[in-house]
Amino acid sequence: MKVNVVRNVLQANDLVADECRKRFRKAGALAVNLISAPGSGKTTLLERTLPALQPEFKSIVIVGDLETTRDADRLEPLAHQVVQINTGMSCHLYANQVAQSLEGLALEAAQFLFIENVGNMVCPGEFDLGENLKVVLYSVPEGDDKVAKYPTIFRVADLVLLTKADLLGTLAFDRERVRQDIARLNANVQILEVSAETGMEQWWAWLRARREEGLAREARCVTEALAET
Ligand SMILES: Nc1nc2c(ncn2[C@@H]2O[C@H](COP(=O)(O)OP(=O)(O)OP(=O)(O)O)[C@@H](O)[C@H]2O)c(=O)[nH]1
Ligand SMILES: [Mg+2]
Repeated sequence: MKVNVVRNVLQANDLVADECRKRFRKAGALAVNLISAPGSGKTTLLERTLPALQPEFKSIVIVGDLETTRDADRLEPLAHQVVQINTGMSCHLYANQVAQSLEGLALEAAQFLFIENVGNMVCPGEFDLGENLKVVLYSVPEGDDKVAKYPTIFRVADLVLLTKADLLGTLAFDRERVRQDIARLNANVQILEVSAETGMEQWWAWLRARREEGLAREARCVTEALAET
């Protein structure tokens, strides 16, 4: 019985997530779900990324935390629009919270929608928010043993960002061990080292490339649809 209840929650979430995905597609915004343990550098990453994407690309951010508007306050001067969701006791965002947030957003005006999920390595992996891409942040100070201990999120990641890479020379951290652990869970996922101190250009290039791919895919769909009529 308990299993059924959990399944129903997930199924209900997936239905709303599909609606969100359609909304992102219609607006032409690439939706990126940022997932990590608390403090791995999600908001800092966005603080560096939003200005780097401008003026070509505008970004909207939906940010989830248990309490406070601290992250939204940090991002508000840099984003086209920001919405803070306070989840109370919940350790991840649900698709219906994203759907509600979309009601007040000018999604058509943005090329990227970033969703900063609640800091948690486990639960956000199970809950589809309709995003196009799941990006997992894993920071050097967390230690090099965590991938195998918290595998859920790495299995579904479209990209892993090894954040705070400026600390690689300072803290004992075996990046090869991490690469091997990730490869065992998700053979083809790319891993990029980024740092708010020393740079994250590869990440910005990755975002631009995924957007280009999305546009090309849309153009193919339109061409095929026209050919069928
Ligand atoms: N050395 C170093 N510190 C960083 C880097 N990125 C973030 N930090 C620091 O890490 C701490 C947490 O960063 P946040 O960006 O707030 O992390 P977060 O993942 O958004 O945190 P939550 O939203 O609370 O889960 C802050 O003190 C940042 O200054 C980095 O690249 N290098
Ligand atoms: Mg944050």
